[in-house]
Amino acid sequence: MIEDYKKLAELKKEYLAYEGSEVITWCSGCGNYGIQKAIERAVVLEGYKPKDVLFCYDIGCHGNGSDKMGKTEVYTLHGLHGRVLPVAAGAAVSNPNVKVIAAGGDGGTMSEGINHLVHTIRNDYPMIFILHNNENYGLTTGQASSTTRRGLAMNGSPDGVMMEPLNCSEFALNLGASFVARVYSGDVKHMTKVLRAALNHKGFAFVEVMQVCPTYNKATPVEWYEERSAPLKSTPKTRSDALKAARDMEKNMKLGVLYQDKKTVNFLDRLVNRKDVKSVPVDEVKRFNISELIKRFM
Ligand SMILES: Cc1ncc(C[n+]2csc(CCOP(=O)(O)OP(=O)(O)O)c2C)c(N)n1
Repeated sequence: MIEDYKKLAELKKEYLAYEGSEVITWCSGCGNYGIQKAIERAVVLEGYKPKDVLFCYDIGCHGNGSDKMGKTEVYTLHGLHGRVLPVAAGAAVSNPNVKVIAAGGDGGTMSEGINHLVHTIRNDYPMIFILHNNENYGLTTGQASSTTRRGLAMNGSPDGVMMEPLNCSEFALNLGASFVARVYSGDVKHMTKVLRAALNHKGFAFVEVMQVCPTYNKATPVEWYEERSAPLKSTPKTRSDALKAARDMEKNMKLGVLYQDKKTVNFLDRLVNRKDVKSVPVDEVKRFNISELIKRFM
C-alpha cells in the first residue's frame, strides 16, 4: 500500500488532471467523496491517461461526480436517469481502445433501468459499472428505492417500507455476471484495490459500493459498516460460494471481489463477423458519407 502512495505522489500531475474545480454539491459526509477518490486513484495507478477513459454517469447525487472530474482533459457523459448502461455499453463497443467506467445509483439502476442491467450482464460488455448503493433516491431527497431496508421510514413512505430490499450483488451473480464485487464507501484503500481489479477484467465488471448517505439513510451510517462489514480474505472460487458470501446484508457483510471468471469471453470477442477485423467501429463510420441518409430524415 505504501508503494501505491509513493506512486500516486510521483503521478501527482496525472492525478490532478482528473480533479475538477467545480463547487461540489454533495452533503458533508457523503460516501461519494470516497468513491470519487478511489476511482481517480485506481485509473492513475493502472496507468490510464485521461484521453483513454470515458466516465459515464446516470442522473442522481452520484452523477454530480461528472462535474467534479477535470474539465479540460477528462471525457464525461451524463445520461438520462436509469439509462446510463446502454449509453456506456454503446461507447465501450464502438471504441474498445477507451476504457468505459459507468456509474449509477440504486434508484435508477435497480428500478427504472433494471432491464438495462440484466442485458448488460448477459452481453458481458467490456466495461466497469459502479453501483452507488446508498439505499435511497438521494437527489430527489430520500425516497425509498428497491434497496431501502424494510421498515425504514422514508420521504414518501413515512409508515416504513413494506417490501424486502433487493440484494444487488446477489442479483448480478444470479444473472451470471463475470465479475462481481462489493465494497464500502468509507474504505478508499480497499475500494481502490477492487477497482484496479475491475479495470483489469476482460468483461463486464459490476462493483456495488455500499454508500453512506448521512442525510437520508439513517439505517446504515458509518458506524454500522465499521461494526458489521469486513473484507474477504480471498475471492470465493465458485459462483455458489460467491452467492453465499453475498447473502448477508445484516450482520456480517463481506466485502471484496465476490466472484471473477478470468477466462470470460466478452461481447466483442464473441462477435464472429468481426473475428479478424483490426479497426474499431468508431473509425469505420468515418469512412462513410452519411449526409444523404441524414437528408431523408430532415
Ligand atoms: C425517468 C426519470 N424518473 C425520475 C427522475 C427524477 N430523478 C432524478 S434523480 C432521481 C433520484 C436518483 O436516485 P438514485 O438513482 O438512487 O441516485 P442517487 O441520487 O441516490 O445517487 C430521480 C428519481 C428523472 N430525472 N427521470
